[in-house]
Amino acid sequence: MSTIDYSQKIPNNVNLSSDRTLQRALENWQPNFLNWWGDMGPAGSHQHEVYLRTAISAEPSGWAHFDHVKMPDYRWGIFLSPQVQDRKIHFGEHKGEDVWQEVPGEHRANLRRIIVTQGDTEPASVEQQRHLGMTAPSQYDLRNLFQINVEEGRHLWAMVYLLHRYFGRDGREEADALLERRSGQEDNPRILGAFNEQTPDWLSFFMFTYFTDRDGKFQLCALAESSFDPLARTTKFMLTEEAHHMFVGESGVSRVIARTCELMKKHNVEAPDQVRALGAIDLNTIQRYLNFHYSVTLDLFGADQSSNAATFYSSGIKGRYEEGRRVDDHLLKDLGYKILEVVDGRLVEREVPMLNALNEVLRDDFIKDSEAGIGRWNKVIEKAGLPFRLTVPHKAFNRQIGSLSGARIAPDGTPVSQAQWDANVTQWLPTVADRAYVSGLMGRVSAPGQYANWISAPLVGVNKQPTDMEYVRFN
Ligand code: BYC
Repeated sequence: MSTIDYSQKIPNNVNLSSDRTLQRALENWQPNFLNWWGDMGPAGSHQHEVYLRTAISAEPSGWAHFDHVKMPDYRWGIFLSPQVQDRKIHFGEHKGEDVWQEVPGEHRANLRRIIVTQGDTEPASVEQQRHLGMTAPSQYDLRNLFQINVEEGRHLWAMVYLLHRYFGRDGREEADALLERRSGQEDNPRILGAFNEQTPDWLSFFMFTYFTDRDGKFQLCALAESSFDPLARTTKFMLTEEAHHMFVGESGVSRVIARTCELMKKHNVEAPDQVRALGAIDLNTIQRYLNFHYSVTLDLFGADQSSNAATFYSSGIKGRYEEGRRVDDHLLKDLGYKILEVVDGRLVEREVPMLNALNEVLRDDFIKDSEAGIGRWNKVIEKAGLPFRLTVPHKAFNRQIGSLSGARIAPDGTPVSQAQWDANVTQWLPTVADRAYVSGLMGRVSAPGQYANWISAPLVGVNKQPTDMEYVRFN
């Protein structure tokens, strides 16, 4: 069934009331979630009424309802995409068999590991973004931040439902631990590297939602292929929400670039310090932020050779992006794939079994998808008649996971010595001074229809509303 029942304490479309034990367990977790939201959710926001969308149906058509709500009253719940009748496993060693409605014993540990890793990123991102509301450049942006935050909260619910429903006591313990780890905390950090970095300013936020939420898209697409049907269905529904997060990133960066270009043209300046004197973010700083978020996000795909990735695929737990559209045997045993390594100070390609390189396959799909948006950002600069172009750094640049970990590679792909790296890194990655400059620009703009000086207004409002609507009522 896919109608969402909002009359219950926990809105859901999984007929939760028919399983009293599960319902009670989740109702026990709910106050802990709300306490976590109170402590670690958006700072100072609990009385605001925010123009949010809420899911009304999990059907692909028309699921959103918009209204002003206080975020602690948001109806977080459990929504799975409708079940596809007679769905079959379509990759790996169980290809052709019925998908699993329960967890097969032999895949339990791996499935739990993946669900926990996915679940951990959701509250982590809310923690990373919790102070941004204080410095939102407009009501429109503040509302978008809050929309993303409540949806990440719901994505946590999605994974917690799977842990409670299918993994018994250890699943419940993992669900508790998801509320205990903290982004960036030394003794109990979040699982994946990028989710322990800070999101200290809005340029970081837009880069994060462009790049890191896109990792979310690709990982969720791979999980939506899973033979474990409840995981496939829940991630499929999460994907409908993810699209908005990436839109916020792409349009956010685009608006920063548009404003910078507008001021550069108006005052006929190009040098970064002249641009900064106008209170805008110079294009070189934007490039350095891009380099940072891109490279940190590439690491999220895991090691380029991973026996875990091979096992996840062969056992049918995690597919490839658009698995169904690929024309091979969906077993991949005899295929190879090229990965990069540094040998004798040179970057070289080496062919390895594709099954072991599936993290790299997904990373390369992500790279293609990311590049398209950067082309659109460059169009904004081109239209302004300026010669600057943003570029995507080489995939070996600034990597910390896998065979390229720690290699010293310039953004253009040239291997460099440690001394060359040290001499140039301030041109390649945001410096303390860059971050201080960008931070210094941040300050809340709260009047409807007003925008901070460093960002242009959006072209259209949320849900076809005017851009000067009161998206957030500060109470
Ligand atoms: N940081 O065999 P490998 C999202 C570790 S984002 C730190 O590749 P694995 C969202 C790894 O644990 C999507 N450590 O590992 C976006 C392993 O250590 P052990 C999130 C890392 O686990 C924005 C070792 O390196 N979803 O939804 O097989 C806002 C060997 O590596 C990292 C998923 O990621 C790292 N980045 O593969 C909100 C999907 N990478 O155990 C939300 C589920 C690797 O040997 N996760 N290590 O000590 C997976 O599919 C896999 O866990 C990964 C990594 C592909 C991430």
